[in-house]
Amino acid sequence: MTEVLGEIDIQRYRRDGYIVPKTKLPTKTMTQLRSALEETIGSNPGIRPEQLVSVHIDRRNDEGVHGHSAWLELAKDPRILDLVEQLIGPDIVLWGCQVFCKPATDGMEVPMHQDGHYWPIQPLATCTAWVAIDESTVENGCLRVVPGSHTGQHSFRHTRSDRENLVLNRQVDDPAANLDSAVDIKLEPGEFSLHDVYMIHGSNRNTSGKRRAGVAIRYMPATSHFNRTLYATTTGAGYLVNFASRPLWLLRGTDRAGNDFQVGHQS
Ligand SMILES: O=C(O)CCC(=O)C(=O)O
Repeated sequence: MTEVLGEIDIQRYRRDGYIVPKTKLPTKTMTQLRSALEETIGSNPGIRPEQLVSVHIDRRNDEGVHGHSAWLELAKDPRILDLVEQLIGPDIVLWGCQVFCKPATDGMEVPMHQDGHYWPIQPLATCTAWVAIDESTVENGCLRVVPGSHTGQHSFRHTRSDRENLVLNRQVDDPAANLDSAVDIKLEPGEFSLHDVYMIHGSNRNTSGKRRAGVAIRYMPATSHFNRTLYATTTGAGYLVNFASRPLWLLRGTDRAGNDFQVGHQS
């Protein structure tokens, strides 16, 4: 059954930049996703499991990753979409999906950052659903967010970091960003958070004995344009992404920005 967000939840998303809804995906779904994760990791031996880009594309994609159909199915799950719709409206485009799986003991850090610095979306808008596949705790490097940092759609200064063992090589480096106020989002498997594209977030290394896997699903309102000529391909985040041939799915409603839903889909 659809979870209807109360006015308080919607106001909280607008105020803090994220919410954790009550909905929890069932155990059966999570068991299937865990086995899809094993298969995805197994078919991408040369790639760090924190950097499995576009895993929802069920073939070897143009970003060098072999995807799996389970991720696209998850992205279409009405239990998630119904909530996203209440936050970004009825016209929804799926444009990205990345598994961030931090293995036990040597899971990489995701430095604090804002999404979107290399995303070709005009105007920039996305709601990310971050679904916990494993239990996500402080010990194993759960997602951390800076509440309110999305306010005013401000882009904070980022610099490149050459530190080793980072999932992304750019991080917020701006005295105006209040990184000390970051909070942990602890989730059980099947729970998920929803966050705004401008919110600062990241996660610590996983040195614990427990894996921490999650999948970030990117939805934009179909009032935004996915401009394939802007950053057509980029390694700006530290690994290759190919926006020129990234397929888009109109999951709900009507496209209102002239997006191309043919590119990247095999006939
Ligand atoms: O999974 C993580 O720790 C980071 C996720 C992230 O950076 C994102 O969803 O954009």
